[in-house]
Amino acid sequence: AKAAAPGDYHSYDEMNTAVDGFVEQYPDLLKKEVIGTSHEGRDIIAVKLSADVAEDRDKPEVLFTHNMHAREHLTVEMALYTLEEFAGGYGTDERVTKMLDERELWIIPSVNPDGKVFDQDSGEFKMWRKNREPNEGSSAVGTDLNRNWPYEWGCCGGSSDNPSSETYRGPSAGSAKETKVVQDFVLSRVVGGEQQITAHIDFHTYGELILWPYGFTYDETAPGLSQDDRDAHAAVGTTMADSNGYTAEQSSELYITDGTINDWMWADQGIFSYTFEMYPGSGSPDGFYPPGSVIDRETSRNKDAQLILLENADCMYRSIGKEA
Ligand code: 0X9
Ligand code: ZN
Repeated sequence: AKAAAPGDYHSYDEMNTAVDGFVEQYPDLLKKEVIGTSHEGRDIIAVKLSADVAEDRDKPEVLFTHNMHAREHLTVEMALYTLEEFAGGYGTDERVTKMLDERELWIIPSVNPDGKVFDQDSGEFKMWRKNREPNEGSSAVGTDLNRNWPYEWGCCGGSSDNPSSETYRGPSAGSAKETKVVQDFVLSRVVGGEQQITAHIDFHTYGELILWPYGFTYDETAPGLSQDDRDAHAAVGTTMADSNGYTAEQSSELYITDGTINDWMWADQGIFSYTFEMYPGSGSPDGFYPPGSVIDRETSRNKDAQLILLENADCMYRSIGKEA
């Protein structure tokens, strides 16, 4: 396979144009919101997908976040695929129709627009991971947004305090603008004292994995994560993995991390939270930049898994026979 060129993937500007096009095409199903801006001032957008999208109905909500890591461009394609497939499938695809009737889906196609633009827009990929916020007292730029979340931040050797590190956790918990924007969005979904979002996927590349919390400890259960909580994460995670051929496991089996979005989502908000590491599998030379020819195959590969999560999102414990 030929290595990717930056033009194989939607740029940040092209992503916004594509999103605006979908919203214009499906105004009854899609609604775009600017939920905040990045460090360099770019819009961070969320798209809501649902029948009667203009109304906030009392339905279980599901969130997909994408592109927290700059160079993981395939995840933006995943977001655009999902918008098109779900909006386009309403009324014809039975499972999609039912889910848009009975759930509200939120998609944040790029959590880290500054990093994406830096990685892609010069014409040559730069292998960039972090955001683009300068660090005081250092010439090294950027915070790893997936080490910056304010739960057990920096607790366990799963991040770095060195600004030059690829896993620099930032100067304080939740310090990065992009973390704050997504966190505030999630907190804004608490309605009448109840978090509306019940399930979440954070899309990354690569490794073909489905990971569940916690990342900060090897223990299967931990404060706030009971055996049932763990088992329901594992049951739905494994069913999703059966559908796409990924490997499902607790995130710390890959390596210990602290300050990730998944751990915060579960511990702070009680949201069932997964990381998908998309194509290619670990060890592939394509790494973060597989050729554009794989985009269709590797995004559609996850449609079934997304539907499985949506279908379980009203009661994740049903997956272990414990319907509340
Ligand atoms: O290290 C990360 O943030 C994620 N992998 S990536 O190659 N996309 O950077 C994995 C996060 C999931 N958590 C753990 N593996 N503990
Ligand atoms: Zn990543």
